Amino acid sequence: MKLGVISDSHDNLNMIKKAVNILNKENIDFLIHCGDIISPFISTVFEGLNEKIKNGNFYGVFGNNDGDLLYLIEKLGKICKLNGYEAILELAGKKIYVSHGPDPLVIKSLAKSGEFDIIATGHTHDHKIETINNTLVINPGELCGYLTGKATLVIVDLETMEPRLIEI
Ligand SMILES: [Mn+2]
Repeated sequence: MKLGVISDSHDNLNMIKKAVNILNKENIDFLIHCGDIISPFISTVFEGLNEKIKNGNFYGVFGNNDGDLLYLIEKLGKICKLNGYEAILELAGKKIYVSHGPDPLVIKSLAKSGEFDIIATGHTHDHKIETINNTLVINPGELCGYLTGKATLVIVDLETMEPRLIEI
């Protein structure tokens, strides 16, 4: 089973389209968006995702720049389980915590608690993958590529727990 992790797409239509193509080709089983989605109209681009993802396997949280939450839920909510600033998921037997931009000390404490197999975050726009104790902590970086010039996403093999950073 493969998990795609994306964040900070900030309405970059072109990059989101490319990411959707990559994720479809990789035939991922689950997708998490770690926030800063921004405009509700962007749902039309995410609708290009495989049926498998759109039918109950796409999860998201809000980021600090997401403003029109009700309309985001109405539009993107048709294909993405999106209803708050954090989510606790269990996918393929792995327990996952998702939040846009927790304080690094909070991330460390959560990882050290041993409660989660994966912690997925965003916000910094810089990709970072580390293992703290037995928890895989993933920030996939920015899908928009606006701040760093690098549009990135991460795919995790949930059997081996091997993460792969992909630059678009
Ligand atoms: Mn952002």
